[in-house]
This record gives sequence, structure tokens and C-alpha cells, in this order.
Amino acid sequence: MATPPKRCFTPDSNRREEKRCKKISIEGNIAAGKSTLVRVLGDRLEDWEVVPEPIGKWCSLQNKADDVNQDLSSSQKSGGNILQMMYTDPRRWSYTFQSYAFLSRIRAQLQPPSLKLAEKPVVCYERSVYSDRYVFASSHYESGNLTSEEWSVYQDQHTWLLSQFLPMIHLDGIIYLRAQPQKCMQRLQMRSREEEQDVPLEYLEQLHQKHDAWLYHRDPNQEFAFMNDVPILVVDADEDFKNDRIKQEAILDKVQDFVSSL
Ligand code: UDP
Ligand code: DCM
Ligand code: MG
Repeated sequence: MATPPKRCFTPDSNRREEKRCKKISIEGNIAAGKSTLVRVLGDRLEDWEVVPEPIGKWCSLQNKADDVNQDLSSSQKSGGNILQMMYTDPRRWSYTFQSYAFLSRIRAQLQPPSLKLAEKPVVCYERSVYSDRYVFASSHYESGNLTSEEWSVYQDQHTWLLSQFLPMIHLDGIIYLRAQPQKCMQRLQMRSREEEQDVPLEYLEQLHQKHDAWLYHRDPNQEFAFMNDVPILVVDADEDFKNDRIKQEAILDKVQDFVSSL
């Protein structure tokens, strides 16, 4: 007799699967080490599916019309780099970038978990719709890169889309990978992503304060105080863990205890 496929979901069982699945996000400053940690978690923890940040999409925006423009060379087809454009001319491009970052994120968070057999499935996202708004878009507004009209439109879109999709994108917990801005700057320089060459330390400090207010101090006066019942695990990332198996094990233990408690 033929071996049955490992899984065969009807839409209903898919929904049940989604409910059974714990969803968490990893938050943290630019170059804190999120992608590195997400890779470690995905590699080492069975039953975990990890969803990296869709940065590739932001650096090479595809034009729908490209699908039919068969005559164009691949370099002509490759679209704008809106991450670069935002850093080069933030007043012109921050709104475009932040709107698109949010759209691509909500799409990623709405993807059903992959259908592999898992006893205790966990989906782990690198960042979330919450950091997009309450950390990044909000910082750009405070710095004058978004006009008050752009900020109003952004917030209206964000609030409405979240109200439509909240049950599907709800997070069960958040891991805050916390590193000092100076450490993030060192890692950012080491990574040397072309678009981020001119990111100043002051910007990383501003983002650090935003993350801290939300996830470390859990400031009740912040706009995102409504999320204060979502459990948070703070992981100190000042010391390198990338090539340190013992530190990785310590982080993995903490993360597993945290997720079991959710
Ligand atoms: N990195 C490192 N040691 C660590 C964690 C990260 O040297 O313990 C490096 C990593 O290889 C990369 C840079 O720091 O070159 C930023 O890391 P990552 O891209 O993971 O950060 P993210 O921006 O995703 O938070
Ligand atoms: N980014 C941003 N606004 C967002 C999300 C991300 O400006 N809402 C930027 C910050 C980084 C890059 O995108 O330059 C994401 O990379 P990282 O993983 O290093 O934080
Ligand atoms: Mg990353």
C-alpha cells in the first residue's frame, strides 16, 4: 500500500492548525542580531518555522508590468531600491517605504504556517507590524520625515488593516533581542549593507529608546500600551552569540522555556 502523504489539510484543518500554532516575533534594533538568531532557532528547534524580514523585496521592488516586459534585461527589470531611497532622501521616501514595509509584513504574517507535521508548532517572525508602526514609522514622524498628513494616512491604514486581520496576526509572545546602540553600530558596520552606510548612531539611539519604552520598560503611557498583556522575553545580545555554541544553547533554553509558558 502506498504511504499516505504526511499531511493533507482541508481549509478547516488548516484553520485549526493555525490556532494550535504559537506565533512570536523577534524584535530589536537594526543589526542587533535578529536574523542571526532567527537562523539559529530555525536550524536547531524542531517544529519551528521562521519568517525572515522581507528585506530583499524592499531593495529590489518589482514592477507588476515586468511580468509582461519579456524584452527587458534583468537589470532593467529589477526595480527600485526603496530602502536606499529612504536613507538617501528620507523626507521624500519614508512614507513610501514605511507603507510598503507594513504591506509586505502583513502579507508575511498572514501566510498560513507551512504544513509540516509538528507536535508543538511555533512560527517565529523577524519583526512585526507593531515595530513597523510604533518604532519605525513613529520615529520618522517624530524626526519630520513623515508629514502629519502622511502619518495620519499611515495610522488609518494600519489601524483598519489590523482590525480586519487581528485574529490571524495576533502574537502570543515577543522576544526582544536587546543590544546597546554602540554594539548595533559595530555590527551594522561589520555587515556593511550598502544602503545603511550613512546610518548615524543617533538614529540607532532613537530606535533603541523606542524599543526599550515598548518592550523593556513597558511604558504604560505609550500608544502601544494596549499590547502590555503580550508576554515578552528580553534576551541580552551585547555579547556575541553568533559563533558561540554555549551562548546559543543558553539562549535556546530561555526561548524554549518562554515559549512553553505561553
Ligand atoms: N553578528 C555578530 N555576532 C552576533 C550576532 C550578529 O557578529 O552575535 C553580526 C552578523 O553576522 C551580521 C551583523 O552582526 O553581520 C548583524 O546581524 P544580523 O543581520 O543578524 O542583525 P539584524 O539586523 O537582523 O538584527
Ligand atoms: N526598516 C525600516 N523600517 C521598518 C522596518 C525596517 O526602516 N519598518 C529598515 C531598518 C534596516 C532594515 O530595514 O535598515 C532592516 O534590517 P535589519 O534586519 O538589519 O533591522
Ligand atoms: Mg535582519
